[in-house]
Amino acid sequence: MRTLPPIEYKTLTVLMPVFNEQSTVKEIVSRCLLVELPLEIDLVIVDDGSSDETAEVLATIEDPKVRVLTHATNQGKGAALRTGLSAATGDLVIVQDADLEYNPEDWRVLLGPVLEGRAVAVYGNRFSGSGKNMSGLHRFGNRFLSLVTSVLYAKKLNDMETCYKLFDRRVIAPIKVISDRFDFEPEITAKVLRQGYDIVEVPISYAGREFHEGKKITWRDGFGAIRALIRFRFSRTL
Ligand SMILES: Nc1nc2c(ncn2[C@@H]2O[C@H](COP(=O)(O)OP(=O)(O)O)[C@@H](O)[C@H]2O)c(=O)[nH]1
Ligand SMILES: [Mg+2]
Repeated sequence: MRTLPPIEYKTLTVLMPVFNEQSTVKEIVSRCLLVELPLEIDLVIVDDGSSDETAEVLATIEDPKVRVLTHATNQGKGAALRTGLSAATGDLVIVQDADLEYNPEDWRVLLGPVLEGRAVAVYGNRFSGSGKNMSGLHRFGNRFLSLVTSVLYAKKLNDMETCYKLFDRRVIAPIKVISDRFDFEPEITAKVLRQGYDIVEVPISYAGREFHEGKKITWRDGFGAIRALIRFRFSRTL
């Protein structure tokens, strides 16, 4: 398994892609800023061309730890994360969605294996925590995509599609993300595993929302993910 020379981790960049999340973004930002960590955090928010009041809400946030970047038009979660990654300066990087499905307190659980020097990539597993709040279709889809990942990449993963992905920034710095939309998850997973790094999973809590509450991912994204998993398995570029 590939490793990296140990460094003293001092900073964590939290990447938050935001598209039309006017009702949750303020709350999730304040939850993020409340987490007590042994690291400095910097929160990079990418407003992905929101057409609701998200921009106005973001403008009310005044905290030196928070930076807001803006896409003039909507480009997708992958594109928003690509923008965020190019602005990331932390020794570590984690992704945080702008809804309330994930609990930032769980960052501490994700950081555990990294700060103990046991991992350079950690995913939050919604199935081993209290992941009961996932609808049947999403549960099946996520399970299936994780199984396809495990088979293609010879690495047992339970929750490939999880938002909570924490990396030593040296792991992802060489990667050029090309997926604009939800293909980001398979792409980054593929490119981390293909470099020879292990991904450690830890249990996290999950409060899934339904479509009527704003959930946007659908079975179409599931097919896109399978295509991406196959494509990135056999492509050579990082
Ligand atoms: N659906 C969607 N989400 C985006 C987009 N750009 C950024 N995001 C953000 O990406 C995150 C994941 O989206 P979400 O709809 O919660 O995905 P889901 O919960 O997996 O259905 C949220 O923070 C969104 O605000 C986009 O174009 N479409
Ligand atoms: Mg979500």
